[in-house]
Amino acid sequence: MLTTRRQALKTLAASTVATSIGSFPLLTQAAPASATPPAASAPTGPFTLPPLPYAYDALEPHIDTETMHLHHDKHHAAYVAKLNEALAKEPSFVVPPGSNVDNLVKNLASVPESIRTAVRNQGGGHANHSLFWQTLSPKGGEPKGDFAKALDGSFGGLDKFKEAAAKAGGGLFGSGWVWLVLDGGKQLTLLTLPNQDSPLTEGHYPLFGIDVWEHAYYLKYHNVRADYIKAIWNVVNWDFISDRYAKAMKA
Ligand code: MN3
Repeated sequence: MLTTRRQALKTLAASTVATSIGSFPLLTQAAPASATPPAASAPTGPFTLPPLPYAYDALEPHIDTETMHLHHDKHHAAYVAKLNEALAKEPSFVVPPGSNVDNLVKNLASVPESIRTAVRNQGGGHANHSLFWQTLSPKGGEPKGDFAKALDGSFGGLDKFKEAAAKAGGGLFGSGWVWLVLDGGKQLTLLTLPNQDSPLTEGHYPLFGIDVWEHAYYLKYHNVRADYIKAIWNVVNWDFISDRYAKAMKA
């Protein structure tokens, strides 16, 4: 039963990725009815916490089980709950159930000013973490196809990219993310953004982000962010990121 629901949500996640590329009608994407979790304990929407696409201990020893529980069940859940709370304060701004949070943060300027900062922070947190879980996997792997070629062209290969990302992550003061994005011209670009700012709000399409908030690593790596960044490469889902790149370039 759990597996079935997980698969349904994975399918939803995949279709969400596909529909979030290109020109989007604002906030009109409805989720397939079959993918809506019916649980009585589900938060009152419009947004809900997606389940992890793998077990909490799947990324051990690189990302520990307790961190995954806290990060997903507490931190990500809080972004979702606070996003819903913020939206409830502006009932005239209607967000249909099943809406794509990517559309919301991409079109942040259309959000009423009274809740725009909350949506930037909490909606960004929801969007960023929803992508983050999908870009990790116990299988690891290597970049492939056109994405691997683009990585070579833009950074001089995977190892050089890792170096650049580690440097960017080490240099980011305070909380934020290191992002590999497609810029408006569909060029691979590395950038850092503070807090939970989404690349989508800045006009970029995120392929992969490293969460360098302390909550992502402090239990296991304490203050040594560099060791966490070094370890995360063991569990990056390059297949997913390569596919995401290919779909975005076709859109
Ligand atoms: Mn986080």
